[in-house]
Amino acid sequence: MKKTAVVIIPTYNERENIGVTVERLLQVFETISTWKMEILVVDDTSPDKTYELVREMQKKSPELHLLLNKKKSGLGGAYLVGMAHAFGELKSDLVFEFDADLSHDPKKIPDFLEKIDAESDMVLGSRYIPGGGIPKDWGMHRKFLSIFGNLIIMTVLTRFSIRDWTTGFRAITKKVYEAVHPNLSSERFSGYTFQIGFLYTAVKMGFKVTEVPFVFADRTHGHSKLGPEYLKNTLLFIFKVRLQEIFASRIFKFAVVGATGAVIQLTSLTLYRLLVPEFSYYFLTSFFVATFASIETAIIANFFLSNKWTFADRQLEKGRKLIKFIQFNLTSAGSLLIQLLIAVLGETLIGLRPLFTIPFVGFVVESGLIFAVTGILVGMVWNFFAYTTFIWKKKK
Ligand SMILES: Nc1nc2c(ncn2[C@@H]2O[C@H](COP(=O)(O)OP(=O)(O)OP(=O)(O)O)[C@@H](O)[C@H]2O)c(=O)[nH]1
Ligand SMILES: [Mg+2]
Repeated sequence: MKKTAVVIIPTYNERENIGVTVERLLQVFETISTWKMEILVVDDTSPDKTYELVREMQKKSPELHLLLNKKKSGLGGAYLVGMAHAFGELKSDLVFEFDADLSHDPKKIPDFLEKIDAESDMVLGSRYIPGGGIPKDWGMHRKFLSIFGNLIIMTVLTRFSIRDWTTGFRAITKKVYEAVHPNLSSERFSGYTFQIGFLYTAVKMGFKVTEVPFVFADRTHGHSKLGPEYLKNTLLFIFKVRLQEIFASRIFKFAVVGATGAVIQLTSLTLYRLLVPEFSYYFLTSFFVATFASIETAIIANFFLSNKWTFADRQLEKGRKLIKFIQFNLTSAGSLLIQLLIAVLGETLIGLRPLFTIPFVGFVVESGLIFAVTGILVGMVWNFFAYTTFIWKKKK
């Protein structure tokens, strides 16, 4: 049996465009034999009664469906109900996102299908790969916004394999929809951010996303619904997502636990030394004991926090905790040794002396400070390496 693909067209006041758009799509459908093709218009009860025109066309075209939203739900809202309907009632295997204003070239649809047949999970119509393009007559500022907007998104999200993040011409398989849509909270994805949010989630989940070039055509009728809040919402969204990614990353948690350990060591040292008065006969030995005890306190805290938080996904089994704790102590000793070695090497090879003064602040940077900082950094690299490869090994 042939698989079904539904082209979803969200509309809001597209009376002048919807007729030609549907007609052109139906023409292209005639050339497609391997897929059963249908159209679903999702109209938000447009004041210009776009839906009435669609109902009229439905009389001649049984492959044309209409969903009517009572309220204006934004692009994301319209797509979400459209997809639920297409993959549900219409038993679709694939949906297309398609604009009503003829900006997207329907003749490109077979290229999308070819990619889907070749195992892509999602296909994007891309303006920024060879063969694609934006209208030549766009003003400087619109070209700039579109091109740099995409560059900014790629950079902030650090995902450079996809060139057109904001395109509204897409093919989405059921597999991707089912995995992605439960993660889309309505408040975050109601408007145009839906597009970036959906794509980002799909990419993050590891789906195979490919691109097909197309040249974007300017709308000739009706009005753009793209408002100035789009830019603000997009920027807010990508920075929020990036921050969330950073906070969730192992390196970040490792650094936080490390810093916490340093604070714990210093406070516990102060505490332990209070226990032994300085005039005590045992001062020298107690100083060493206090120092040692504070280091061990920090190590225990660090071990506990790493196991519960940084490596929560690789938590140690009960019976292995003791041996791992001993290994953890050895690792920490290794880190201290590295710091000591760098300090001694620096002192003998370069010597202790002022290196330079920070302008305006007047702070003199001594070589000793550089040795200490280098030692701590190299020690951290060692620790992270040891934690990930020996102590909290990746589970198989
Ligand atoms: N149902 C529904 N459709 C919408 C809504 N907002 C936009 N659309 C439709 O989404 C598609 C894209 O909107 P456009 O205004 O063309 O946005 P754009 O293509 O990014 O901007 P232009 O290049 O200026 O046309 C069109 O088919 C719109 O009618 C909405 O709130 N509800
Ligand atoms: Mg448009």
